[in-house]
Amino acid sequence: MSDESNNTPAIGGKNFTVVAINCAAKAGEWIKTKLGNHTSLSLKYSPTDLVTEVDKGSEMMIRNLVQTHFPHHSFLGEEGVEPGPEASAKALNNVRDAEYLWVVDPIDGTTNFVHGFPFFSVSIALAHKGEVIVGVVYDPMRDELFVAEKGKGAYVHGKPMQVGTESQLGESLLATGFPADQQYALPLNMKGLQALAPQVRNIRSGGSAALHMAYVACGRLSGFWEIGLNSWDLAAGSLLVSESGGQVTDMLGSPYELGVRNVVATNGAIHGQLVDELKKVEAAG
Ligand code: 2AM
Ligand code: CA
Repeated sequence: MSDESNNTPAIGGKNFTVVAINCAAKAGEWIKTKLGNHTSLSLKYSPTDLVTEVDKGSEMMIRNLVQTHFPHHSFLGEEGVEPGPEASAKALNNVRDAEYLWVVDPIDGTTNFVHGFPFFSVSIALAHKGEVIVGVVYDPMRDELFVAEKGKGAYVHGKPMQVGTESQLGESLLATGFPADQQYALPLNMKGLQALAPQVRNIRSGGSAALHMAYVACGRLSGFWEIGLNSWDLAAGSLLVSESGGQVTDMLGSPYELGVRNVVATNGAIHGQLVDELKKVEAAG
């Protein structure tokens, strides 16, 4: 890790990945204690876009910890940004050229958290000049920590991860989501669902994009696609998938970068087939 002056940790001398893991583990443990106990629930962009005091508390916990160690780094967290796609894109544009940028979703899968459906995660990425170099996704319900470092591989429970080997859509287990944006993103995703469901082994929709990406990385899913996501849903997971031997692009097949909102992430072997099918039915945005 680089040791330039504005990157020297204020205290402790911990490296980036250790800090990311520490943040995710602390926030995740706290979130778990709040399951079934949240006291405030508000609607953000639409009646399906939820936020609780636990999302905000988790983000504050992570932000404070990051700033303690790296006071000069930039920080982009979901709860610091106004709801809606335009505000998200603008917030990212304001910071994307920062030398070091932490991209954080304090709870990915808030709807699940609110309903007590045990599939949500904390997603923390660190980007260096726009390129993700550390990605951590933590599932507190299963105590599963997925970690990747650029060029050094990806790990779950300390063991190296590898994507699955399925080479045909017919043997693939895919995941997608049902986006909150019902005008634009949801209808496009439904087109893809309609076209792909008869062609694949099956499709799941767990409700946490970051965990779906982690599941592609460790081979539990063959692929994942979704329209209308934000940088904090995808940044950490994108590195998990690429460092596990998979592929992450936008829906047209261009390589992942922080601004990608319409994503396809796969084991690599089915990537072309999945992108082609989505393009064919004009489900690619
Ligand atoms: P969240 O829980 O952090 O909001 C489910 O389809 C995925 O979409 C989840 O990762 C969820 O993340 C995300 N999501 C929910 N509402 C969204 C919105 N309004 N815009 C973009 N992504 C959203
Ligand atoms: Ca969130």
